[in-house]
Amino acid sequence: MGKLKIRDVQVFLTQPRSPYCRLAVVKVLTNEPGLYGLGCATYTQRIFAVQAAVERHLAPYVTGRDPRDIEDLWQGMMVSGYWRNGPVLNNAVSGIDMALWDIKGKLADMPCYQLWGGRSRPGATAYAHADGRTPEEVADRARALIEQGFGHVRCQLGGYVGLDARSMSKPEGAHEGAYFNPGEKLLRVPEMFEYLRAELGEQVELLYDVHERLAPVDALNLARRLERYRLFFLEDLLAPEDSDWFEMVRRQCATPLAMGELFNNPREIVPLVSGRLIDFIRVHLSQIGGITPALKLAHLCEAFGVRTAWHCPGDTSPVGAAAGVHLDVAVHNFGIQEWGHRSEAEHEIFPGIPEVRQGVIYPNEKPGLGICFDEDAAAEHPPDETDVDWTTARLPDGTLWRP
Ligand code: GCO
Ligand code: MG
Repeated sequence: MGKLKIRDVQVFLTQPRSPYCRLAVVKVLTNEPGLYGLGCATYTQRIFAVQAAVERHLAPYVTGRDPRDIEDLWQGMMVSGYWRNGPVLNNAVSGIDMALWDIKGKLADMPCYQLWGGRSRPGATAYAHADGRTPEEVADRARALIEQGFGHVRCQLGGYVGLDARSMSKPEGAHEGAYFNPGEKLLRVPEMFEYLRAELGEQVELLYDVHERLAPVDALNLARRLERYRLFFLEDLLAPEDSDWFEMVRRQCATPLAMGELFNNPREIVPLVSGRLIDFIRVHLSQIGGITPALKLAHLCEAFGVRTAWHCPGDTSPVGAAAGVHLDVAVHNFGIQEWGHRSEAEHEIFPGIPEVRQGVIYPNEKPGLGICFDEDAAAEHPPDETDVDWTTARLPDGTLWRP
């Protein structure tokens, strides 16, 4: 092989699943015929900004460079704009970073997990979502998942919003918004877990996502009330801005804590890990800048007894999801992997999506991340031009709140 070079970087936007899942996929092409890599750059709510960041800023930066120099390219993409981090830049960097690891695996003729230490386990234990409008409905859905072989189930009553939203009366002159009542979580969620433990028994592992919707003292209260139901973890109990409260939660209860799909700067994460204030690191891989920082973070967490639980909702492309699974298989301190149903269209656009059998996700054995991308099929599912509105959350009195 002569001198290997990045020849081109392309961004593809697609939305194979409505309504919230606009996906961004980055393709890095090399001067070696047929050698390319794919990465996930999905920041679904600001997808066009990420596209511009890749096309206008990062593509010119990396074109002509040797795609094997991943560390140097990652550092350069992060600091060459002088101001760094933030969801738009980090997702753009991630798109290229994951693609470079994909290329590295193809060059080595190995699946990516082999590059990171080989198999610590054959696959990644997954948790699936059971959502319902009553505890009975949640229990039914959880039972169906348990029958499919899942040993871990996340249980939500009315999603992240709760149940009161529809019947809530708003004050005069209230702004438009996705209204919800945080107070209901304190009562109804412990009730739901009381019911679920009685119905489903003690064997199954249960999880819950607070989605940073509570005021800190209420969050503390909820964590204490849920302690007796022995959750596998309680997720995003506090907003990143309220992270200093974790110490207080820790002192008062032993509910396992998973944090922070919203983090994008390593400095937000380190104190929670080194202070042993959380149990699971739950960052979104593309949101922190891709595989390169995730590997470092996983190793840092290992030293402090913190396990991984990479965020992997529907608004992660299958390329990003595969990156998570390869990390899960390789790192010693793997904890759990979030996993959702992928639509038929997604399977068509992204052949190679890891398979789930009996609650375990298996990466395929193809070199690199093992995912292909059908550009024509993707083009048949163009992204919505308008942004989602569920993120304009409001409290019952009209105050704007975190979604
Ligand atoms: C989770 C998440 C997601 C987010 C979504 C935001 O799966 O734990 O909280 O569902 O809400 O990724 O776009
Ligand atoms: Mg979450």
